Amino acid sequence: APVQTHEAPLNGNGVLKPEPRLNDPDTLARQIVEKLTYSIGKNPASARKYDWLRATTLAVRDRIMDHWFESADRFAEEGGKRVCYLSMEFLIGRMLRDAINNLGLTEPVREALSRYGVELDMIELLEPDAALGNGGLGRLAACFMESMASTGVPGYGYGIRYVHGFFRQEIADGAQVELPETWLVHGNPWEFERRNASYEIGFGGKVSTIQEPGRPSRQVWRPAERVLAVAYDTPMVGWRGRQVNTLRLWSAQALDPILLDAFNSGDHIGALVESNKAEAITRVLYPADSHQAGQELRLRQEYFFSSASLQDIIRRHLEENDNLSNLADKVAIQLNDTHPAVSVAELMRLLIDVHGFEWDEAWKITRATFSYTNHTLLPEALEHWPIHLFERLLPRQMQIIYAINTGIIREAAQEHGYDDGQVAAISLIDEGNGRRVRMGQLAFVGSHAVNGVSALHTDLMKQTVFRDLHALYPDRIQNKTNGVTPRRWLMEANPGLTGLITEAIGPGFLDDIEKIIEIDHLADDAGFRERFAAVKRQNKERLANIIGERMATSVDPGAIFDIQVKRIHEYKRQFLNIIEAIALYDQIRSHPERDWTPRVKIFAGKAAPSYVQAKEIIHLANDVGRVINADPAVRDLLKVVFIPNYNVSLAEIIMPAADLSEQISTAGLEASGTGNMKFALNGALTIGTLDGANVEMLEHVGEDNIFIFGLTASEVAQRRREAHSGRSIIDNEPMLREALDAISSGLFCPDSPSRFHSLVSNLYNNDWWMICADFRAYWDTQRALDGLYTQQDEWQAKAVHNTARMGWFSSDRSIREYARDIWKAGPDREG
Ligand code: B1H
Repeated sequence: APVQTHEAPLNGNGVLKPEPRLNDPDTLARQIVEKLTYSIGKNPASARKYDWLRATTLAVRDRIMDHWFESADRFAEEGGKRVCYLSMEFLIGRMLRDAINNLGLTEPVREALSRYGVELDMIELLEPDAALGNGGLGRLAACFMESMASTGVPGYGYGIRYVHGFFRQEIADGAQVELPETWLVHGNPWEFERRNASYEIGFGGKVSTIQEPGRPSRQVWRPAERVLAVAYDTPMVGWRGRQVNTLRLWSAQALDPILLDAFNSGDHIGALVESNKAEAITRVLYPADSHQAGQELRLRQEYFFSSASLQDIIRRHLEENDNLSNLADKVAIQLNDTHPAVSVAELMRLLIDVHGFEWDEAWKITRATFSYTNHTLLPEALEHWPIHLFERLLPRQMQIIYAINTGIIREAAQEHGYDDGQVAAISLIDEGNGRRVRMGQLAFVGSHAVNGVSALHTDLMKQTVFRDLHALYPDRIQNKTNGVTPRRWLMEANPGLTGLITEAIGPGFLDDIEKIIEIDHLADDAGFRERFAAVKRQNKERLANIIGERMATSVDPGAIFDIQVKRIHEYKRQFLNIIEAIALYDQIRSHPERDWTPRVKIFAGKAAPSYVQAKEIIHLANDVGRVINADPAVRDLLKVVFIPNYNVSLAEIIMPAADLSEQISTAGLEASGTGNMKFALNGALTIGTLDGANVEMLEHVGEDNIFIFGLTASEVAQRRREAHSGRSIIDNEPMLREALDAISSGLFCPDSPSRFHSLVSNLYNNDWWMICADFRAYWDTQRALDGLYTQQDEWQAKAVHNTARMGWFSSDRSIREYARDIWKAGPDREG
């Protein structure tokens, strides 16, 4: 018989050309069972839910691989500019639902699984969150990765593969308890280890000057320690699977995992010391959001992932180009806050010491390549490293920073006539606090563009931290208001609302979220409002069930769901919200005859483990909830609930269930906020201050559809200069005083009546966060909202306007602006 020959299914480059995969439920069902059988070793009868999750993930992953290779091939052919997003944090959450949604597989996968009696919604819940971030900054990086893939920007995320992500929170007797997070214990089917992409990272040691006859002297760094950075790649699937980008996370390993000499001489424990020390670098995410950790290990983490990423970027560039002089034409590197700012010195080192560039040329390339996003003005969050630590760990980078500084100062003094005071303000070295390296200044001078994350925040950057550098480089600072991905935060989190909008205006808004404005006029349509309200009601019922199950508290889905979820911080003012709850509790008890609008106040969020006041606020919320929820006098008029362990997955349930979104930070202190956007997109009304992106939300949704109260940023600054204190306000505001007295009396913590004394006395003595100053305006606005909620037509019309007008706050819009104004990369730039 003739030998059967198969034509090899390879493309010109010898790459496997996949057969087009069918996405019908039959094919998917067969492939899922194949994975179950041959990759997991179970049959459908014996498989547990977790096995089904794994099998489904692997079947979906095969499809992603096809798109991933296609994207890489297409990009290699086009040869455009890459965008490298360097971030200490990527707060991704679960990946399966996002992947199948973007691939258009949600319904066929659901149908395929149902043939085996398996519910997609149930197995999805078993996937652990990838919690490689603290809060807004990390979640922004995740939204940006998804939006780069969705808008056709060739984006490469670079970060750290923490073994332990953000800690798990439990509440014990009202207080936060931190437990280790272990997302990798069952393996991670989304990642691919890339042993071939590994780099040596040095620490410590000495720099020596080499002087060869007839040549300029050069510096040679001989690190005392070296560790290996190993790459793990995760695909980032864009909308409709058009593009799949790569998130490359670095894991630290010892170069010599067991010291064979020590091992052979019988020192079996000592032989592991090296590998333990190396692996410590990527062991755990620092949980101190908005507060500089200051530990040596943190600086090691920052340098480790910066150096590995730059070495990788350079290697890739040299595979495709003759040399590095055109680096900035081919790569844009975005520094997500100052956490990777040491990259500025490291790229200079690599260009000069390793690749032989002259200083001036290296500096030109460096500035043209980097850009930097600032996310906070809070002084306690600005990174500055003690010189002695920096010098000991990174001696060559320290030399380079001194040299950069000399150049900048010379330019400021000679060309711009800066005096000593102005020079001190722009210096990369803070001479005031025992000499420190200011990472913000380093990132600023090493970048061609610097951006804030909302219009107000960008203005304040120019007036405060970067005032003098802005005067020196007036074109460098620009604004890029944050956004959120509508795929995860509307389509996936709120399928009910997505379905309703699709029925009303068709599916066009799924490809261009700004088309969602087409539902705006339906705010006047009573039928639409009713359906809109019914979706909200269902989402509230789902949340009410979770609250009932997890906390044994029953809440009425007919009440206003008034929600504040975010990191716990004094400037975010959860305390103000709790005080208002106590005042309301008091009023309901004193005036039971009045027509109170039922309200459920919901809180969730984590405090940094070392942040005492934030932990006290969590304790207070829980203590107050315990008392109010058990008091028959308030009936169902008020409930206070603290849901433990806030994370991305919980947020996906909470955001669609809110009537009212609390965005009440002290004005001038919240750089942007992104939770504010997720809530409003899902039809919540916002009660908020003129802070961060709230200001722009006001412009977009209109002043009738958002509830703004309180001092402005400049009024806050003014009061702080005047050494404002809360005492006289408290004396003149009985409701506030009684609420504070109730706290001080131990009403909510009879077991330990003085528990909250310092929290309260801070308000009397100082009121730094303007809680007293804003209390009355906040109270009045809340009562106006009570009234409005009884006019359901009006409330729902405003809710519809919010959803309709939030399209601009998509991270697709943010990314297009970055691509156009900063990176000069992406689909509009090529060809
Ligand atoms: C934001 C941080 C942050 N700003 C230090 N700064 C961290 C600072 O681990 N650390 O050391 C971690 C995080 N995070 C947030 O960024 C802002 O507070 C939000 O207002 C903003 O929306 C978000 C994204 O831009």
